[in-house]
Amino acid sequence: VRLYSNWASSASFRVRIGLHLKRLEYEYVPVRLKMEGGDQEGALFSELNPQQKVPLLLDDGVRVAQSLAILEYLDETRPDRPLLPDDAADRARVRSLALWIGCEIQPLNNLRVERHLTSALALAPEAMREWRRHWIAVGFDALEAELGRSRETGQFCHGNAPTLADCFLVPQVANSQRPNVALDLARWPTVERIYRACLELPEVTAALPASQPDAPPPA
Ligand SMILES: N[C@@H](CCC(=O)N[C@@H](CS)C(=O)NCC(=O)O)C(=O)O
Repeated sequence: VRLYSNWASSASFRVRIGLHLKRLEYEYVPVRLKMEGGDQEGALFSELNPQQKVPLLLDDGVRVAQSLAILEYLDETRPDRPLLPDDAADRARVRSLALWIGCEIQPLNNLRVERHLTSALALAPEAMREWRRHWIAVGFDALEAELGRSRETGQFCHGNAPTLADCFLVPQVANSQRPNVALDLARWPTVERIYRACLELPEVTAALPASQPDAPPPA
């Protein structure tokens, strides 16, 4: 298995968590994003993924883009240590939580969206920060309402073992703690509790941005 990833990419972080939870060996191929050189827009990577985004997975001739599709592909081809529950209703809830993050929060704060807002639309840095904080907070309010009231929530997003939903939750919460976002998690106690429980797992710490080979050395 080969994973095209970037240390700072939250969508790549999701897949790294999944690979570690499933204890799968993989080759890490770093892809420099725009601010580091823009390899994702180069001919070589564009050929592999015309969407010019990480993550991308290669597995014995199979090429999969999109973190959700990658994680489901890994779960279907390597059923040990499943990321999705057995029951269809449980699976639907887990996928749904993942999509609340993957479709409703992250795309609004993706690199190319932010670049368009700051360059073509000339949004000032302070307004950009407000945009970022706003959409993450809106998404977290919804997540907190669901996770906080549901009997299906356990130590993790769904029950007492990490699932695909946690693969999505951790990178988004980590992202909200970057200095240029800096949201106070006290407003979302269940989200924070689950995030902290996930950070206790060695599979999650191995997937952290700072643990990746392309991460800049600590200052
Ligand atoms: N929905 C995609 C999101 C992928 C994505 O947004 N990747 C970002 C990094 S987190 C990227 O490669 N951005 C490059 C760009 O916007 O040009 C997934 O889940 O894989």
